[in-house]
Amino acid sequence: MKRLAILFVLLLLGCEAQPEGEIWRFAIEETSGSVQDQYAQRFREMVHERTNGEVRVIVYPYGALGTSDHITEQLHNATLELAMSSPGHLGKLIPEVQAFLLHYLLSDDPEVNARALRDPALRAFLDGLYAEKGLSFLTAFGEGRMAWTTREPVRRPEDFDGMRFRVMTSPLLLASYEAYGASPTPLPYSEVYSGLQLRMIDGQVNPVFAIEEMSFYEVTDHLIFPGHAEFVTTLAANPDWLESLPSERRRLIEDIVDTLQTEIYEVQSALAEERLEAIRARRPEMQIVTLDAEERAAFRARAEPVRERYVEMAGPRGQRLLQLIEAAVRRADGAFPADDSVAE
Ligand code: 6CS
Repeated sequence: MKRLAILFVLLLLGCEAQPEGEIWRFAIEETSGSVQDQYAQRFREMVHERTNGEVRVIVYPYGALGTSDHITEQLHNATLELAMSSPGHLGKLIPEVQAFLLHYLLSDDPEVNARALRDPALRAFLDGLYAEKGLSFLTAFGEGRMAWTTREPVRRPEDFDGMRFRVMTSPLLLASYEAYGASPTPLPYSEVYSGLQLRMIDGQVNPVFAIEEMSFYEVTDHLIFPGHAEFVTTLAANPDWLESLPSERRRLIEDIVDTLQTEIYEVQSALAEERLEAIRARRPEMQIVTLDAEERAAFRARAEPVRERYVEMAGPRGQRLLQLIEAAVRRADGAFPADDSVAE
């Protein structure tokens, strides 16, 4: 018994004496099981495997460290090494990234967007924008088509009249939904469910996987696919930390990010299908509609002038980013040759 007790104490001491190893803190803006979570978990596994356990990645799900704005702040001040930073919230810091929020700019086909987001000229431009604001851009990827969930049906812009519609906190989103006649209400992600339940808002927009995992389908009655946008997020790092890493560690990150770019497309695609089925099964009375070409055209016409508002907010560099995205989408869609470049 005495020997067992000693063994136990030695074991405890042994644990305490063990060096902690290198830790990379990685915050995401979504909960467990989400697209961002699956990305971060794969990143964590790959880093662990490929450093033989020398580096441990700790993933902080949404809520653990506050809202998206708090996460960006922590990344900025080096409390975090890595974080997901969605343009939907990041527009307050980097107005140009709001180009990803413009309606009917990206393709309605996530596979086309996945190719477009690999465009080297687009990525190089984003690198510069992030660096200027004290962040390192690592990648951008799509998380699936966005759908509106509302209490009342929406098939025409007029149906938005006076609707209190929750948007993420980037300012351009106010202009986007005002253009449809809605009354946009910026709220953090964590407040959307209660906002709908307490009838402080009448609708919201998100990709289907999020509508399912955040239970927004429980507190709305219509799920509408307008074909207006895909949810895009970006992965960013703290620049001082990234620069302090030995070159082989930086290469490791680049490699993993490159591998995940393809994997995450498959993940979001499978989740979008599975979770739509789950919503249908759990809430058969939910009205699910996809707007037809004519209905989309009416929204597209209202969305068009918002591009000018974007350029007012984001300036000439915003305009340049807009051109780069348009060109990357056209190229990815096969509309012009891969080596065609956008004139400066
Ligand atoms: O609506 C939002 O605020 C959030 N939606 C998703 C799918 N990811 C993160 C973002 O903060």
